[in-house]
Amino acid sequence: MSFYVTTPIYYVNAAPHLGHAYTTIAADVMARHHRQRGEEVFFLTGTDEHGEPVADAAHALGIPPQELADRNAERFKALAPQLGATNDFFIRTTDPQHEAVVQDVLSRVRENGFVYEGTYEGWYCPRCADFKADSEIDAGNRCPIHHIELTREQEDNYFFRLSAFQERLERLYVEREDFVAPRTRYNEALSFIRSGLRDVPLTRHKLTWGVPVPWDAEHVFYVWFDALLNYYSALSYAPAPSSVPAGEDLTSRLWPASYHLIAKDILRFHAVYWPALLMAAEIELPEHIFVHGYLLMEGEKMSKSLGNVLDPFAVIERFGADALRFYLLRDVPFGQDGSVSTSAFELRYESELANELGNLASRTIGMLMRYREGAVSGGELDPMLEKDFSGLRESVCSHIDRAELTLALDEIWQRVRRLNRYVEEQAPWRLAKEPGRGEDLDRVLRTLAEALRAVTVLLWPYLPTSAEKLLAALGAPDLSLEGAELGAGRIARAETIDSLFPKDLQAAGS
Ligand code: ME8
Repeated sequence: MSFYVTTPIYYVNAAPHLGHAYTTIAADVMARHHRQRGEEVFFLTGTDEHGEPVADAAHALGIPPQELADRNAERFKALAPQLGATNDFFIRTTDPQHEAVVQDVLSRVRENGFVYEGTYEGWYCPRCADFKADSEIDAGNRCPIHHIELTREQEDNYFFRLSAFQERLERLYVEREDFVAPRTRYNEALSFIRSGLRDVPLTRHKLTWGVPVPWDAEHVFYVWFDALLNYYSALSYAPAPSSVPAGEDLTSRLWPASYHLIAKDILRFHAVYWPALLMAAEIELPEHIFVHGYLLMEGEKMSKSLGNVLDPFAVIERFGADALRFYLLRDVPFGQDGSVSTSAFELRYESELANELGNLASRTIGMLMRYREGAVSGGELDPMLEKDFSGLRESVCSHIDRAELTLALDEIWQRVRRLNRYVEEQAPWRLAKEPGRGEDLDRVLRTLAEALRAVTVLLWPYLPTSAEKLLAALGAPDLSLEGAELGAGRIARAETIDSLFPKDLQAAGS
């Protein structure tokens, strides 16, 4: 089995913000989960470096686009490990190997008869790098996303014959209802297709910052076609991840991609242009596109150009990457828009990470130390708790198979809460005082330790650092998903650990 997940490649016109961190974190949760299943996993992220968004920003700063790209690509590259993201490769669209694949694939599209010369006239948003239909613009000829005034473009271009794929795309959506999710986005993409597809520019004449068109030196490729192809080109030159035997061809091993994660701002490019382009080039289509919502601050989409940016680096420094990962996937249902705020963040941190999971861990290990010097006895587990945990692993897997990351986390979290209730119900401190209840105490403690271990294995994709610490303290570092089932005898001895989520955030390093 292989699993290939991607994030959008981010524009290097400014520094990364929380919105970018969000998609990268989500993709990482999926990648880690599939590695736990023992699959061959490839997780790709990177930067989109051509086109007006970058050329204009560089111009405003008075520096060459390549210099701006180099500067900001480094910041995006540095963001991934700070988030705890385990991407297997970081692609930059200025990589010469990527450019060669773009030229090769788009030449094939032309040879296949889907490219012709024409003149484009219409509205264009240089921030979106998007040609906008009259029906897609706000009053005053403004971009509905960036609120800037659109430019009226007239340009001789080579066109991509998108209209030729009208029927095939409609059929794709009918035959593969899970091609785009959630359903609202599927409907949106399908109704865009059904409204009638118009051909789109494949090249730009006015711009020089792009991949040169091999058959006409005066043109560069339109940035979106260059950018979309990153998902395919990366496999032709990325080093093999450790799960794939060295020397294997990654494209034949991993293509088509399992999941493209995106936000709704770039739905049309991914859900309409991208499959059409792949059809034109005779390349297999990706399996799924999952469209998450926007992180909103005071009701507006957070973005570089609007300026209302919450800095993920600062958040991580204060709370740690695990807490950020948890908060974003717990508080904002994955697939829907959601507001983010420091106060909501602190509430989740304190009430759930510190009071629920942190306390469960410290109570469980504390009681094992206090009553049994850390030793976990062998023997049966409490059947009542076994019942409450049965089916958990399967349910988490099936949610994650559908990119329902918040629902999966909720299933897991219900068990964290169940374990806290179990402690209250069983009151091990009372059993410890009652003569003749030693065996009962042993059973409660080993059930608690074992269930905590299983839940922690499932939490690892969301909270990798804390989960690894906790599993190490339980003397059970195995992360494979098989270990997410309750089983007797997996833990022999526990060791004390420092508080996983200190409440005094000053002490956490602010
Ligand atoms: O669009 N909420 O790059 P980009 C949630 N280069 N996610 C957000 C977000 C927010 N407020 N803001 C950004 C581009 N994102 C193109 C993509 S792909 C072939 C080319 C995330 O830097 C989300 O994933 O504008 C969104 O789709 C992406 O960043 C846009 O990043």
